[in-house]
Amino acid sequence: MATTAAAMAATSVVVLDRGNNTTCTINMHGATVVSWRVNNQEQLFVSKLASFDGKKAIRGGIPFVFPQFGAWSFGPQHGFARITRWHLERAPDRLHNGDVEAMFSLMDNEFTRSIWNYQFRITYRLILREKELHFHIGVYNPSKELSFTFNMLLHTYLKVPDVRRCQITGLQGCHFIDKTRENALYQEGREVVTVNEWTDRIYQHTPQEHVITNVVSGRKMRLHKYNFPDTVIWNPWIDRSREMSDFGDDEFPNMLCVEAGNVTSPVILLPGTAFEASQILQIIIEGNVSRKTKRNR
Ligand code: TA6
Repeated sequence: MATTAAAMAATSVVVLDRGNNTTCTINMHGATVVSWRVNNQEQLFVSKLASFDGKKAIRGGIPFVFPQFGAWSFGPQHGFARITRWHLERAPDRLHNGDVEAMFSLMDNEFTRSIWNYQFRITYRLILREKELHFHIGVYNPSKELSFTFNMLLHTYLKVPDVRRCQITGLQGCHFIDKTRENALYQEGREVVTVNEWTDRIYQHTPQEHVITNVVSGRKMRLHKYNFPDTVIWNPWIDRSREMSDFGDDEFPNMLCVEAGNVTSPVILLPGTAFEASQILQIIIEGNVSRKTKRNR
């Protein structure tokens, strides 16, 4: 891959190309993953009305939520990371096993300090594998005196043929804040969660793995997360769709947000310390052994 990091930094997108029509495209605006194609099949939803003006958050893909989840009295909803231009730390590079990786970073600057007066550095390493996309995140507090507290979340928009046919595992027994019912707290009783109405829930202390059925071409998607204790499930349905100028009124059946994050228990980062979290999205090809079994071999 001859293209230098400098040349790439001038562009607005970076593409990881593994061959075989398997690619991942990242927009430098927010380091937002805007496409993940596997054998030419797009796995992520991006609204046809999404804005790419380098100002507004991109409506779709995987926006990076930091340092605030939700409404914020000091700054923009879901924080500033998704509306800030990130730096390309390491240009796409092919690994010996054929995977392709790249690294992005974000540091405090005048804009971020005007909202949130802390020094910080985030590294965001993406690895494109045959049927998987890996996300490795590091947050560093370079300060010698000041601690800071943050939320962080990967706001993943999965592309689905019909959200009403999707099922999500791994939420049974978990408590959740229901933003569609005045943030009241409930406990999930269902073995698999389905979405047939406006849904906006923050599930707390969820297990490390969820399987989402009936994603692209009827397949299953495994979301494996580490150090992300919460899972947000969102679909705006009819009414909320109409409230968003960058989202088509008819698009809600074709997206499902399953978001791994630190929402209800913000992270406190002491001076000179670091925090790490990761997520793996894996397309399950029936008969494909689970990550656990693979590891136990
Ligand atoms: O993650 C779910 C959520 O917090 C919903 O409440 C909804 O607001 C969604 O995010 C989209 O937020 P945005 O700021 O991108 O319009």
